[in-house]
Amino acid sequence: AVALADSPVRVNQVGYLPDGPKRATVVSSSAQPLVWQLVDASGRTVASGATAPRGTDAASGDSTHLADFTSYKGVGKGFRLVVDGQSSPAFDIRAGLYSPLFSDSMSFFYQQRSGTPIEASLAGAAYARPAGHLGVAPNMGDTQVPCQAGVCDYSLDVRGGWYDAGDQGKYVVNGGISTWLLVNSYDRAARAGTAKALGDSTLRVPERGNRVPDVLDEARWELEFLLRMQVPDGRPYAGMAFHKIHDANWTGLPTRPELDAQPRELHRPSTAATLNLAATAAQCARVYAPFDRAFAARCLSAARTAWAAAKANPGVIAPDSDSTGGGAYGDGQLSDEFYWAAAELYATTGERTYRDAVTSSPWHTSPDAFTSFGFGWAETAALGRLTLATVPNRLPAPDVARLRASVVSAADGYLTTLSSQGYPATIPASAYVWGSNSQVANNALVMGVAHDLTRQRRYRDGAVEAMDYLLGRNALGTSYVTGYGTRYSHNQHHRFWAHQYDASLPNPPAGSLAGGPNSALQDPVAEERLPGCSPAACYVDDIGSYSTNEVAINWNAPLAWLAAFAAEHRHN
Ligand code: 9MR
Repeated sequence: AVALADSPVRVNQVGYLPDGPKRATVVSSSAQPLVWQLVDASGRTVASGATAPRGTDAASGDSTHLADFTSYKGVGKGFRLVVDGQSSPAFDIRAGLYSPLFSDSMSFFYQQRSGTPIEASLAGAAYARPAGHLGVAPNMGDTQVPCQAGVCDYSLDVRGGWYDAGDQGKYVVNGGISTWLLVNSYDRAARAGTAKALGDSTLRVPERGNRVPDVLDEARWELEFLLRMQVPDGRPYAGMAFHKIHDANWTGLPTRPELDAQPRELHRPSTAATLNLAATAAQCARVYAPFDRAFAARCLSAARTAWAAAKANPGVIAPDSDSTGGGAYGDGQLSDEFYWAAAELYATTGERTYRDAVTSSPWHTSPDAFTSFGFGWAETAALGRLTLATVPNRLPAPDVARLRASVVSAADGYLTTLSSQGYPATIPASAYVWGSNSQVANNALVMGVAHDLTRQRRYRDGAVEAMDYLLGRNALGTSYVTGYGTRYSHNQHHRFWAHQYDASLPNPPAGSLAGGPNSALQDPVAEERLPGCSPAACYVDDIGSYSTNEVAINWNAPLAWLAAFAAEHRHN
């Protein structure tokens, strides 16, 4: 018998939806089809068939076969797929598989909250901790943060928000895309008529029972922080947003948030951060209006001010070199951020200024709004496109039709990429960059939107099948989500969830997505352990490998979006 971890039969280790695609990847150099058998928990063969040889997969270097058991309509727990005498790990076939993943992937955000205690009753005893960065010694705190030398001569209260990742920095660029994705997850479900599952008291958040959908409660925690990062009236660069706030020097692992003794500093405002604020605050004004008019109005006013400030200061670029104590999040190309912010402001207000900014942007017609690598914190044109293609607006009908067609054609491309490879990744072999799992998820989410627009099953199936990749049907036969699967990532890079370095601290909580394979090997552990790796195999579940194995808000956000999407289809 083959050890499960080494099984050549790669499946979604969490399982398959009864009405979803059910495929496995088999690593085999056989040129001939192989017999597969689907075996239930009692050992009975309930279906069988032949694999299709697929040749060598470029991303992983593996020779693969495809086993397709989609036509099996039974449900149950503890199935295995047996091929050539080798068994896959056990998996379920049942509806409702994705509901726990949705709530756990959202709890990740609660547990990344800064400036509030993490409660045992919500997170579990092992994950409880005192509030971080409220100025209680030894914290210098985020309640009165001074600027870096020469940037400003005052301090600002920028408490709250989510820690970005394994570090305790807070970055407006990256907070922006992450918040947008969570709010969009609710907004699209509301249009699809499925928002009940995202409603009040559906998540483990302190705001349960306030009559506001819990996803929006969670996203508001970050929105309040983003609003605090806006330069106040009467100050230089008023209306812009500070780019980021983090420790003066990188802290070691482990560092509990409440024990971080480093000084915190505001880094100078940037046009990119300002446009992230404009976009997310404009989206906030639209989506929160039914729940809290005053908050929505505050968001709209901040968004307008930020837009005007960005127009007045269009080229204040955060430098790539600013990476002491925190990530740089540098981005020299801001036409896509302008487009995204204009799109959100237009969808919310319908005003001519913003419409003109949308229609005069090269991104309004560019075929490159959706790339094979997928959108990301520095590539935000797709977010504007998705909004204008889905949120009712007054662009001329042919324009809206063209935008919708661009989403669907992008989804077709991702579907082709997924189905033409050995493993169901939505990215090509060349796209295994830092955070590649988020690129897989972001492209899958575009397929989800294409399903919303067309109701065509293949797009929903594509989005669900991409989950197979994240949950074990991949080159390493491992699930990249903690707590999900028979073998999963659990040593992600994090200063508090640092069990690998300090046994008194927990591993990452269930629902934490690892960054994933990164062929550039950008940390010492990856350099030492992964030389010569095939792109899709350049991953190590070690806390030191921050370039392959960190967690981050912009990676968990599309996971949560997809989990919500996959959870809502329960036809049988
Ligand atoms: O996700 C970011 C990735 O695109 C960059 O290549 C990388 C290096 O600049 O930084 C990543 O973001 C990290 C950030 O700089 C600091 N917090 C942790 C983030 C995830 O690793």
